[in-house]
This record gives sequence, structure tokens and C-alpha cells, in this order.
Amino acid sequence: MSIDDFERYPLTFGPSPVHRLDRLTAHLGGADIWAKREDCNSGLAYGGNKTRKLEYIVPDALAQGADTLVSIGGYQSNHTRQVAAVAAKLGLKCRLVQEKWVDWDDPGNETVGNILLSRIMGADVRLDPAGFDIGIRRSWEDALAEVEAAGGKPYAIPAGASEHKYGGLGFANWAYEVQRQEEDLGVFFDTIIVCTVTGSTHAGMIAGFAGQDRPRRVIGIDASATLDKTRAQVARIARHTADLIGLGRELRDDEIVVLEGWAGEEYGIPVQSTIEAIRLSGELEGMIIDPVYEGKSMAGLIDLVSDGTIGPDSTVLYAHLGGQPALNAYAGVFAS
Ligand code: 5PA
Repeated sequence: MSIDDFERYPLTFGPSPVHRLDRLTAHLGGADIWAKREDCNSGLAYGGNKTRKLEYIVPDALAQGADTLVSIGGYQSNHTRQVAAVAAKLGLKCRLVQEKWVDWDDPGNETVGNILLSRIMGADVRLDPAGFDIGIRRSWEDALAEVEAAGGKPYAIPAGASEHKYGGLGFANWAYEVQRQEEDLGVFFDTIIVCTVTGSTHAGMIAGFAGQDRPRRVIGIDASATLDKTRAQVARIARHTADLIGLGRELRDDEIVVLEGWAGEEYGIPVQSTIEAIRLSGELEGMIIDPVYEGKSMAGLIDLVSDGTIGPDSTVLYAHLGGQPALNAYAGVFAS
């Protein structure tokens, strides 16, 4: 088996853009820094990393004859927004459980940004007071049962599409896409930086890169602040995905690297380094990143390049996974 044996339903524009971050590279004065832009990978409600994952999940949903996609996330979940967009595109219904993952009292938290977009796209959005957890939730199982009881055919998509049998395939495919783009551009990215929370983005990359000839570091930056759960989930999904795509060997523990230090104390709350990373990316590159995920992985990149952990001879690829709509619920942070 290889990645090409799995059916992919195209939801993206094609390969996502890769470009050099010239001014950030000069500013940090170390490694060469590039970005690959999942934040503009699709015309479906701004796209993002879940749109890629869903390319490998949609064929299964269609094969099962589902009529309702059922998923879960926080109030400002990017994932649920992308599920809502895909449901709209396919002419399916969408039922979303939106939990209070973040104790954030911006008045727009329940109305602007991602949740606004999901409502516009016709999703049945239900708020739930439960807090953050990347695991399988009762509320989501209840939503599935309710759709079924009402005569519908639900299709289950867990948080971040991660604990789905095909959740890692989208980013295993991404790893091969990077390899092809490197050939075109004449570069080699020895280090990849990726934000990790529910794990299948990072896990898919690990599995996809592991089968390639040249070794590289795939560094996950934790943004969950529940490091042990995220690390275990990344390892499990990486090994499962490697199996699916026929890697033909066990992944080693040292191939699964999740670093802590930039998540802060709690998921979804930006800390000083997050805010500085957001401002720096905006001011130097006009590249917008969010306070929940990408601001944290960029803060990690900035520190690792600045302190030489990623050396000056390295060429780094920053995976920009999307997520900007949530910024609207954090406007107060930037008001002064
Ligand atoms: C998310 C996730 P994984 O969950 O695959 O580890 O990806 C982390 C991540 N960047 C990184 C952005 C912009 C993301 O949205 N978002 C979740 C969501 O509900 O939106 C799954 C948590």
C-alpha cells in the first residue's frame, strides 16, 4: 500500500504555496525560513489543515451514504468551520458540538469568526459548556445518536479529524507534496515546524516523511497545554498512518518530537510570546497568524532559530495551518 492507493476527494486548489520569509529570515539572522500556506489552500471558507485531512475522509462518508457530518470542537474551532464548509459543498447537513474549550471572555467568542462562518454555511451549531479535551466526548456521541434517532445518516468526524482511521493521510500526502515542490524549487527543508494539538497533522507528516530518502526533523510545537495526551496521540496516529501507507518499518521514538514551552498554561490563551510572534509575522511579512495555534508554533520557531537549536545552516519550513478567523474573538489583545 502507498498513499496513492487511497481515494482523495479534491477540496483544495492543488499544491499549497511555498515561499521564503525573507524579512523574518533576515531579522532572526540564522536559519533560512520558508512557509507552506495551508491558510490559503482552498476556496472553502478560507481552508486550513482540516480541509486537507477531509480530502481523505469524504470518500468514506460518501461511500457510506451519510447525509449529515457530525463533528466537535471549541466555540472558535477552525476544524468545525471546515467541516461545515465541506458539508455545504457536498450538499450534506452538518451538526456541530461547540464546547467551551477556552475560558476567554471576549464578547464575540460565541458569535464572530469561525462560529459565525459555520452558522452562515447552514450548520446546526449547538453550544456545550464542557471544557477542553482532545479525546472522544459524550456530547459528540449523543449528537450522532440524535441524528440517527431523527432518521438521518450521521458520519462521525472526531475533534480535528484526528482519531479517524484516515485522519493522518492528508498530511502524509502533504509530505510527498513538499518533496515534489523541493525538486521544483531546488531546496531541501531539513526542519519542519508544525503546531500540534489533536495530533493528526503532525502525525501524518511524520509518517509521510519517514518513507523518503533524506532524513529531516519534523518538530511539533505543542499548543494543547496537555502535552502528554497530545504526544501520545501523535505517536499513535503516526504509527497507524505509517502502517496504512506501507512504511514497512516501525517508527522510532526519536522520530516523534513534540516540544513544550510555547503553549502557556492553558489551551487557547495567548501568552506574551504568542502575541509577539503574531505581531512580528504581521509587521515583517504581512503574514497573519492566530493566537490559539500558529502564533504558538511561530513563537517556537523564533526561539529555536534565535538560540541556535535550529542552526544557521538549516532550511526550515514553517507549516502555516490556517486559523485566522479566530483572531476576531481576540481583538481586545491588539486594541492598544
Ligand atoms: C489546528 C487544530 P492538529 O489538531 O491536527 O494537531 O492541528 C493543530 C492545529 N493549527 C494547528 C490550526 C490553525 C488548527 O486549527 N484545530 C482544532 C480545531 O478544532 O480547530 C482541532 C483542534
